Amino acid sequence: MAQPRFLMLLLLGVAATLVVRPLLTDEVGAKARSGIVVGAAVDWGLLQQPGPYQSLFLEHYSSLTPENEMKMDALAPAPDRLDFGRADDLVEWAAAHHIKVHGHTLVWHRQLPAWLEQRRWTRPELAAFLRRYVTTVVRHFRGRVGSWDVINEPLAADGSLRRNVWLRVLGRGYIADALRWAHAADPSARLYINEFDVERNGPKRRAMYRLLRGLKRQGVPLDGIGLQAHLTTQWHPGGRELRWVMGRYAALGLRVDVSELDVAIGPQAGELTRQARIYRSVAAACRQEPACQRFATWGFTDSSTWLGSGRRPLPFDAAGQPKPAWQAVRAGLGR
Ligand code: 9MR
Repeated sequence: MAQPRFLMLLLLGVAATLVVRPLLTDEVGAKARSGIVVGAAVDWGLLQQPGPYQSLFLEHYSSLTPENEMKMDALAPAPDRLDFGRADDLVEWAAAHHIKVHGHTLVWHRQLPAWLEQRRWTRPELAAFLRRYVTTVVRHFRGRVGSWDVINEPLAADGSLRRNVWLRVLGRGYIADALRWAHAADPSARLYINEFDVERNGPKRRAMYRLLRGLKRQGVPLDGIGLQAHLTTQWHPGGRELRWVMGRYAALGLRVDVSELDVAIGPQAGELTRQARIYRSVAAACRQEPACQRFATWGFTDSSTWLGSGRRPLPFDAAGQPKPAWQAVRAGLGR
């Protein structure tokens, strides 16, 4: 009598594996897909006015990155004064429309206030300024800005640390220090290092990996890497390469978000199709990598892009119509 019972259990086991496992896998897949937040950098001057730019954004996006309003030149107009006016308006608007805000950016070498660049700093002075700045800004937006690009573009093209004012005066410890100060100011904010040209394999990718690994080993509060992904139809990672690169960073226990994607095109025929293919492969890589939780482009319509509208790098055309790239994003993300 033991044998039929055993057979029955075996059959039940097999059936359970066949039926339940795919269900679970599907559920996990669906969660990963629906969990991806689709965002874009925005021009606050345009976004705040009711009009086609605003409605296009509200229809399709659930996260924004202020293109310029939270950079140091905007927030620190004078040595002894911070100005949160425009950034506060933006954050308030976002909250009213249920849009998440990704803060950009606390420590960078560009868009620094002129007074800061002109001054000759001693190490203790600059350290005190940066500590106060990071602490005050992150605390000011605590609970309203859920994630921050704490460090932006710390690497040079050859993979060495960029010789910006922070490195020159403070030494390489400025990266860990800024992350620690930001974490102390808002322990629930997710903290990122954001960089370009690290989505392809090469010296800069390897250097970024070593930098992130070193920070994690030291226990520095760091949650993720933002892959800017400023691409062109001539210069872009292949799908397999991108998935591999994302997996390497993810293995460090980090989120791996697409933070500033755009794909510039040239005048040749067929460029919009090539562009769409690249958008699709980046979106698909993000969907397949569970650590990728935010898929953000740098702008969303070709009418407003840092590259100038001739390069037509974004998913909507200058009239706000969806391009093949937008269908590709949806397909890549499984929506
Ligand atoms: O889009 C931003 C543009 O309006 C500014 O003039 C420019 C100044 O440096 O910065 C642009 O945004 C950059 C972002 O802050 C960091 N990654 C590269 C982006 C495009 O240059």
